[in-house]
Amino acid sequence: MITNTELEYKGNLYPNQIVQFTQDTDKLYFTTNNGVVLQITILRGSVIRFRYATNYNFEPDFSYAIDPKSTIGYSKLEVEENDTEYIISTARVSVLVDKKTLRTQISDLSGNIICEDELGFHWEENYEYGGNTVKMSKIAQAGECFYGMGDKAMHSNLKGKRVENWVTDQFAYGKDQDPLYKAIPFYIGLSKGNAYGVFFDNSFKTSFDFSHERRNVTSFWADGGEMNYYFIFGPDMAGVVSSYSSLTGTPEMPPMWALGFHQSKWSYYPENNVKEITKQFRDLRIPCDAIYLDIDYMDGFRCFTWDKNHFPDPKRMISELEEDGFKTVIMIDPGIKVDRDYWVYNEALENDYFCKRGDGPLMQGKVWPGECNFPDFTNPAVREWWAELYKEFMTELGVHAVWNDMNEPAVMEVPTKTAPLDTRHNYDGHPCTHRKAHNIYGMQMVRATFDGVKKYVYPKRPFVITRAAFAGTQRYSSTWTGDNVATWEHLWLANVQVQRMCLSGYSFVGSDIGGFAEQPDGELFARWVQLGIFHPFCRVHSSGDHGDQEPWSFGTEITDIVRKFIELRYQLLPYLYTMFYKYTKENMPMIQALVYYDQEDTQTHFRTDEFIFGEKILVCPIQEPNAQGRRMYIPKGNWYDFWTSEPVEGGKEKWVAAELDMLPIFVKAGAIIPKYPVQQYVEEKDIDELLLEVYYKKGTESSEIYEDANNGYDYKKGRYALSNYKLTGKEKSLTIQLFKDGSFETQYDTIRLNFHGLPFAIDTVMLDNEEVSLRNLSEIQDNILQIDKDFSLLHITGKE
Ligand code: NBV
Repeated sequence: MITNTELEYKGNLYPNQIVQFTQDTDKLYFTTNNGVVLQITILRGSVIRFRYATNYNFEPDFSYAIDPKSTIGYSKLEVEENDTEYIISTARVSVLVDKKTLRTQISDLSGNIICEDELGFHWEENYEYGGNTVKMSKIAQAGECFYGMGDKAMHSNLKGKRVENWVTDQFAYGKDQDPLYKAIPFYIGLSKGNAYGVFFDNSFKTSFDFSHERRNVTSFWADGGEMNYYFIFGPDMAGVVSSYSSLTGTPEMPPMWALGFHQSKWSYYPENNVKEITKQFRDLRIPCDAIYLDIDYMDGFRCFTWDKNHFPDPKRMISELEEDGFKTVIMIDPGIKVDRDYWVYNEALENDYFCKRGDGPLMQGKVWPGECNFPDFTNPAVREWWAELYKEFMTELGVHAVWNDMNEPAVMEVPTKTAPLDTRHNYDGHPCTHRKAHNIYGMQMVRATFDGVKKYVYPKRPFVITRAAFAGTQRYSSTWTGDNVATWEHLWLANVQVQRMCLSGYSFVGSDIGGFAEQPDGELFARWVQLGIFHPFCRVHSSGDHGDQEPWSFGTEITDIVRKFIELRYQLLPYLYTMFYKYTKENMPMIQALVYYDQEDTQTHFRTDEFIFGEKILVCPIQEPNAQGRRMYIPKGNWYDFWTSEPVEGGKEKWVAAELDMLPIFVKAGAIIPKYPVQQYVEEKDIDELLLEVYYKKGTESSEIYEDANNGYDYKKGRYALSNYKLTGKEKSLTIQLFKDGSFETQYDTIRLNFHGLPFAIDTVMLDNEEVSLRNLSEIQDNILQIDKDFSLLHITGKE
């Protein structure tokens, strides 16, 4: 048994008794006899920050992860003390701080313990680098489950695992391989129906142990920096994810085309190859909004240059592609070729923008162009310079969007695959080595890219993609899960990784559909497209050296299936756009893991396959070859089969048929799902009518639809249309009330309602309290009703 009075145990140091307590508005300070200071900050009733200093000394308070726009505010803060502890009460939780050990225990207002220190804060001094290895251990409750943590390629419930956060270029990673491309030190604990979150805001290499080493203990530690974490109380997972998202931020609305289908390969070149591909999409009538140019468009892999042999006139090409409805997305890497005849290199050198090693030489490493130096994106002046480099690309040439790769940063031919640890960084005025800056390097690169793209595509909206990310990167960029492999296991991984990212505040994510490395067969490709069209970022990408991976590369049967599902994505664009709106506005993840959807149902705690797309559509990918269907769990509640409109009762497992051209999809009863007509690309057509698929429910259900100009910033001035449809179903009637907000005028004047599951034949229709003669309703057959979009109350009754 360890007692903190021993102060040192197995090389670890522990705080001892509290000798001083002070309060400064929302900050409470507890100082121990041996110089540990615990600073507790109340951000909200349910969000509390814990920060520990040793030797009485806090570091300057600086974080790349926390969104400067994040809002805080609490209503209650009381501190009491008794002989053994301090008791801090907020409107949502109470925190005990033990006077002898500085250990904390957090409970809800009914006295349920939510999160409790085991050894609590302890540390090891680091003689080599200075500072401490900072550690925290907490009691894991019996049956506690753990979720979140970014892109970990593991079972969604992390119980029993130990993971590490150190952003790494992990080509062709395997299941359970760790670490990968992202560092998101945020987990959600779920125990006895209560969910809480812990965000460890420390950019050094961090590790988390979820009952792996010791059954009853969850611990986390970092190679340096401070023990600095945010505790977030739910008790609903939705509340936890929302508070985490509000702390670390959400993106702005992307242009709608960014939610279309995208095609990529390493690499499409020369120009006529690009044109052949885009022409095929149009000839075969497979919708597509963007084409990607990987590194080979550059001149000798020099960023911000073009290979003029392969792309003699990029401006003309990009504008011709645009006329055909294609946006051009280009890749930019961080490594700048060492070349005194290259202007980008010279500018960086002259201005001292490259990272340097501990003793002064430039940090040098090999990437595609050969030897490279690396801009220090943690220096604000470097970010400004980098942002300006996009000016010509975006304004002169008309490039639409940018894809940042290799920004871990990835370095070739060295065992660590990245920059040496003594590499120095500015860290926005808090100079440090790569040990501290590594995990945020890619984030700061894409932040600079985002700033430049945003500035120069104005008045359009920016779209940016990154491979490396730290917590908070979602404010700047979409992302993908890196270099996966064309195997069935990777299809499974793509599904869990995307769900996990969404739980970790990072919704704008997808996988390389079909697999990056190796070649999928047609069946795997089709099944992957079926999953991929339900991911917020939807792009086929492949390494290109194993054969073609376009929708038509696997014969006509597969082409037809792939077209059918891409068309479905285009029909669902208004639904997807609304999901994005809810993500940005309400911090709601775009994809909900089943445990998020219904944490009270213990069946959901270990499920990985099924997920909720948005709030109302249940999807379950087929993840095996030769399947005619699969068993899946339908969450509690009432659902409809998307294809047949058959009602299905949830709360049980079910075998669902799904031949190769089908996928198990269910819609929540009461949902109103908006659809656009199929388009070959966003804004190909004027939308002259909005289709609403209305799924009857006995009871009430609300559905929202968000629309705006699909691009630009007018929506920020109120020019959006937010329609809230409240459906109330009774035995012999159905009512829909419509509440509207915003001043955007949609192109269409009418909506077409398509009713599913009505338990009665329509007898009368009242629109805003006036009876509509059924004879005037030419469309009433087949339960379809066409009405003016601006109604307030629709009341339908059935025949008695
Ligand atoms: O730029 C080439 C590739 C790119 O296609 C891929 O998407 C990235 O993840 N890139 C990695 C570098 C080479 C990987 C072997």
